Amino acid sequence: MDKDRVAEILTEIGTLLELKGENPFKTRAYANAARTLEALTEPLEKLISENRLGEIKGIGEALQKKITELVATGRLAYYEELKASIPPGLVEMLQIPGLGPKKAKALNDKLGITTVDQLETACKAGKVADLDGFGEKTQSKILEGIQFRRTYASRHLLSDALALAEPILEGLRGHPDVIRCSTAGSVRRFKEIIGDIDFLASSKQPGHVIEFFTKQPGVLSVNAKGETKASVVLQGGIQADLRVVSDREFPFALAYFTGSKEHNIAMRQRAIQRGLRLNEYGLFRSAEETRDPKLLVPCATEEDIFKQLDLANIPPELREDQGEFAAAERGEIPRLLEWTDLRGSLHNHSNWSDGRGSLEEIAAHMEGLGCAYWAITDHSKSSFVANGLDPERLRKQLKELAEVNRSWAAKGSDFRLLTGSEVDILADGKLDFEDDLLAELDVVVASIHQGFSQNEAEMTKRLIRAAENRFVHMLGHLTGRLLLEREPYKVNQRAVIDACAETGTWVELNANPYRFDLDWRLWSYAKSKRVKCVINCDAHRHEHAGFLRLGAGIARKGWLTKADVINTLALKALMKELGKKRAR
Ligand code: DGT
Ligand code: CA
Ligand code: CA
Ligand code: ZN
Repeated sequence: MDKDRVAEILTEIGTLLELKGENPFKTRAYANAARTLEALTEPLEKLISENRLGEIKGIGEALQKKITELVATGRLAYYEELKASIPPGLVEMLQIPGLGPKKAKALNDKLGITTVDQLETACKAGKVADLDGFGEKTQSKILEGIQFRRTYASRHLLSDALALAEPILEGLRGHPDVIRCSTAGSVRRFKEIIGDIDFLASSKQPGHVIEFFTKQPGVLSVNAKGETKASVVLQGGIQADLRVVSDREFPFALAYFTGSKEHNIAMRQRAIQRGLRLNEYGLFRSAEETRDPKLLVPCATEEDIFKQLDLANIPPELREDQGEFAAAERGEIPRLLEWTDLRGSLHNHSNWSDGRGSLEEIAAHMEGLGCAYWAITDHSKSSFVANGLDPERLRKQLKELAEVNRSWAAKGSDFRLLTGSEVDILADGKLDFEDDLLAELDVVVASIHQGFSQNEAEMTKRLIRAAENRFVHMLGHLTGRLLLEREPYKVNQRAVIDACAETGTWVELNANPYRFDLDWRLWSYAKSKRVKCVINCDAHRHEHAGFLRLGAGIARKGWLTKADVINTLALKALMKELGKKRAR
């Protein structure tokens, strides 16, 4: 078991103890230990095998024993017993925004509530508002939170779906009876949130493929299993469907099951206008619904189907009936960005604020991945929970960073760390650092991290004011949304984009899969205003470099090309662009 998972379990133990009303010192010890583990630079196994866990500050004997048990056996009896002693509904309640362990415990103690349903009933009856420390406002917030959760219970992050889908797809590809296979549905269209995962395969032995699919590692249960179709539940409760068709049908089935539904309807209309019929089985010369192979217009690929309907090929990401038909008719589907066009990320954190790696480690890792540059934009002082830097620490960081860059140059490498800051936009739109300090930095990202409750007019003005600062290169995660967790704050995004257009400010596409902010639906507007995109990892650890691929997919979904994205530029050209707004 790796240290991140161990840290997760320790955090959960802390929460469970709090739910039981244990003393705060004990509960906090677990949370602190978890944080300590996360920050470790050495592998946990190594520390344990060398008997050095005790050297770590804040990890006493009892905790050492538990961590050792977890790492050695993958389980912890104490944790399992603790979990079994608490109604699962109480733990579930913690996922309601604004409901912490203390409140959950109070609800359990005073009203005997053990499930989310009971909590909802109690809120509706006004019983929760009457409790000490709750009140009307809290009660209605809890109700809202319950509704929010219900709407999203069967929705999942694209990144979670991809992580599950990719190994299964690999497995299918390697199966001797599989001719072609692909994901379909919303996963293939790269929707940020998905309902279920759809797979499609072609084979002469569908039964074998279905059998193989239902036995994949990661399959928790099999909901349905037929001759050519199966439906399973994967880890995290994500449902996955597989359909197996003949290879002749494959392109038609792939187009159909990729959707979207709206896109499919338009496709079928186009077929009808041409005296044809399009369905999941084929494209037929027929005026009525059919699957008669004698009437089939043969197509080997999806591209052939589009061609038969007088359309250029439409990439799956664009199939939302959002203008792709008009563009494909005129042969004007742009050549979309490829993730390999990206050269680095311009918004990232290090262990100077709330990121994990040191400057040296980050540089080595990102250079190793083939990046040309990587900006270090740690938080500014107002983000004190994230250990934001004050001017003094930032200046110190600049020196250390220059040192790291010198060592790369000495090795003859062109790789560069760029200096920077993710500077907080304060409540009035002023920035957390003075202009003269910002002027020393290669890259300035301005973001909002607190004061989310302002109204739309205030929030919009606040962001516009930040864009007006000539040292701000780009606005970070524009709406602050966390998919499936937190609604965006209220802001007139188009007005902010307009201000960016006027001031020469770029807009970030934050590639963290919880954010994907700015949303793909707004990039066409930004592009029409000639506002450039920067696809940023907002990396807090090395693994987050992988977000570049996700961010590029979302940019494709927003119709963006290489020319629309700043961090496709080589270092020299990028430095020139970074200087432009300041020279205005
Ligand atoms: P999801 O799973 O909710 O994230 O969204 P999708 O788009 O993956 O939808 P899903 O899994 O229900 O169906 C996959 C595709 O199958 C869908 O994108 C289009 C096609 N499809 C499903 N039902 C219909 C339908 O009633 N009419 C048409 N035209 N297409 C459909
Ligand atoms: Ca689906
Ligand atoms: Ca489905
Ligand atoms: Zn941020």
